Amino acid sequence: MQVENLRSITIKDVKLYTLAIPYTEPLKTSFGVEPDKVAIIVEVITEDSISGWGEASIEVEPGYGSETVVTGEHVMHEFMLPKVIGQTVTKGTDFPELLRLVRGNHHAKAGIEAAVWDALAKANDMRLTDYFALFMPDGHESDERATVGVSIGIQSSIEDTLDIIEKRVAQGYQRVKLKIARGWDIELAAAVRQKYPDLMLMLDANSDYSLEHADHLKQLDQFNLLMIEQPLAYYDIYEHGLLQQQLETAICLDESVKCVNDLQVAMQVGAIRILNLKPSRVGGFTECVKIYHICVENNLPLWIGGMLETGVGRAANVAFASLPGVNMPSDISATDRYFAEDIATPNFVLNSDDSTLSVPDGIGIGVNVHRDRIEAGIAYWKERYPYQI
Ligand code: OSB
Ligand code: MG
Repeated sequence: MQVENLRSITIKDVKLYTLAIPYTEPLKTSFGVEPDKVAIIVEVITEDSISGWGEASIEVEPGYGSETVVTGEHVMHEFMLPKVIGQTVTKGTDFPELLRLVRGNHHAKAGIEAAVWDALAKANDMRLTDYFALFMPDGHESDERATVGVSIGIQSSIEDTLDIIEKRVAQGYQRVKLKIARGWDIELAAAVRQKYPDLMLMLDANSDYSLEHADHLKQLDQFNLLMIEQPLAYYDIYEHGLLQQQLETAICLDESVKCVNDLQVAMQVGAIRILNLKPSRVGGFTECVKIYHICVENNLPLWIGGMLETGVGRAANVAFASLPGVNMPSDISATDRYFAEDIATPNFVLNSDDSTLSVPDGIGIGVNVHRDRIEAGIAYWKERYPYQI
């Protein structure tokens, strides 16, 4: 298939479903903890009656980024949907042009764009991973499996952390990421390294430190970490460059890279050795495609980050993460790490021999979305989060 011959879609309607699902294991980070997964699930309905599904993965509070579920719903409903409904989209990478006059709001945008890519892949009778591959450098076809790790939150003791690592390693996860914060870092890393000298181990600070902590953070160099993710401020790039000059451990940026331009600045000032690419943070899959090309051209290691997505977002992320330019383990774990019951099936199950998730066979995102579970999630959201606007 050639990009020029792709079938287009015309968007007849877009539905938004704001919902919540309880986590089996909430993820406590340096910025907080939320008991439930919340998301705005987007259904794009085409003139040919195809439903494309996407997930705007946004948290309740503006702790990771500035968006919240409620701001997302507002901006999508009032300002994005009128620009999208009735439009014809020829190929995935044409979509962002429709929303160019809506600044920021990346998580919200990414949800709509993901639903459009799913609808386009389905309109062309293709799996989303194969549809993505059309926009990638020559020879970059899906590997069929995405190599993944697991992200472990801040626990109440080091002992509890070791227990949970033991459980995850026994399940077959070969790369472990631990959330750290001021006061929960060096001793933790030392204890884990002592018990697991060879485990692929990394830390994620979610912006808890400042440059004043450089000497403190230097102690992490002794633990042979794969990387440290986002040690400094969520808006900073420059100081990460200064910190990297003092650290041997590779700095991976998450929060700070919101678009291609941020990535270019980060590379220019030596602030990044590895990229955590979250489709939601950069505003959608078109930006991901551009970033993928830049990483491949510059030999910048790349993995796909997670926002504890439902099966809808997870399926799209697995499709992207299975592309060969994504060359480090991604933060996409099996369904049972997050939920007792997801809104989409089949569940993602870890291939314990090689710490991977398989790309589903079906067209588009390849999972079935259950409308009754969406309804239950909407009711749960309304009951638990009675926000007044
Ligand atoms: O910093 O990567 C992060 C989840 C919510 C907000 C920020 C982050 C995360 C994760 C989740 O680490 C990883 C996953 O989806 O399993
Ligand atoms: Mg992170």
